[in-house]
Amino acid sequence: MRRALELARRGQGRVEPNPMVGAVIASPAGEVIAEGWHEHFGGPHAEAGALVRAGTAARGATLHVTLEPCCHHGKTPPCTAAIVAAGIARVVVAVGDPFPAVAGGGIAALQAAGIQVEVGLLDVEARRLTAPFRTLVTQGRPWVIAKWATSLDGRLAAPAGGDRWISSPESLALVHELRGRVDGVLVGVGTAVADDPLLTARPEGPRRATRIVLDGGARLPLAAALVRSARAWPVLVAVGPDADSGRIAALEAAGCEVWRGIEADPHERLTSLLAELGRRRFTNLLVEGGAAVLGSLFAGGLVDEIHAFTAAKILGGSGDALPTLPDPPPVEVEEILHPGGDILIRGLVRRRPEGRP
Ligand code: AOF
Ligand code: ZN
Repeated sequence: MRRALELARRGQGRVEPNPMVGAVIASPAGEVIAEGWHEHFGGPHAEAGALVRAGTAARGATLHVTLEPCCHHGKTPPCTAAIVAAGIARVVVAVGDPFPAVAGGGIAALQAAGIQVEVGLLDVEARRLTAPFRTLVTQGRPWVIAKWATSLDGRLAAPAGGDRWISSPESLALVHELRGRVDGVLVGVGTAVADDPLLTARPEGPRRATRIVLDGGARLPLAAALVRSARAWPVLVAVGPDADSGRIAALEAAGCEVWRGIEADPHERLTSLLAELGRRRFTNLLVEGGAAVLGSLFAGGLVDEIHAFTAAKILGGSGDALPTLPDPPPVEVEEILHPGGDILIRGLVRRRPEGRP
């Protein structure tokens, strides 16, 4: 199962909005017969790939799969039927699939065919692997990754690549890698104006994230790097109900898409924007600041994962800090890295009502 989880990760950035899934078929004695993983959106499922590679050797063997096999006709036929037809004797599943068309039905179908099924091996890891998919399915919004960089005196730096980015080239490369596998990169209009970031992934990754600006008053200048590049790389400007229609028309004429939220309250509008991104099947959203946007997401309990960089520099008073939060959430550290002499803490924000690993 550990190998199957490793295989599944190869699909990161390529399979969304579908889940990353890995599968290993082993003989009753425990020797690996075949491996498979979900390689790209719309492609064969992990189990199907492994079964094809195993051929007749699958008869009587054990299938280890990181997610409950599907039992529905989607873009591919049901995996449960392929597993039964191949003569698999036992299936070990890490975790169930929350997708409504499956949701326990896959396990039930296998059992009804006389296959021995065990559920829960490495379930914590498998749940974490599919956490963005699960958040999208159960909450209808993308998994939110908040990224920020601070100096030793706790001042926020600009989005990666801008003039006020203070971290190492190695840290910068990690941010570009992240941008290249998510569906959206979001900043507030204050950051867009002050730092004029491009927010693209350089080099490009497996996906091209839509660049999103929270801009209640539609004041993003037409001269901004984001607007000037909007025809080459998508930009979504999220405005409020009172935004000037002339400004909206100008942004649209420059190639931006404008999404108009009807809620007057910026917090409510942000929640409604996340629901809109969920309807567009955005699975991962990267938020790069500034302080007000990060604060607003934290206050709304809408941050799932953090990537916090600290650079060994003292800014000495310039720049914002994160705002005061009435109820700051606990952080569960997943890893600590040292890219180019910086400190990078990656972790999960705890106390999620649902969808939290
Ligand atoms: C995958 N890959 O390896 C497994 C999936 O749209 P479809 O037909 O590809 O089906 C997508 C659903 O199938 C997905 O939401 C999940 O519930 C289930 N399992 N999906 O893309 C896989 N095993
Ligand atoms: Zn399937």
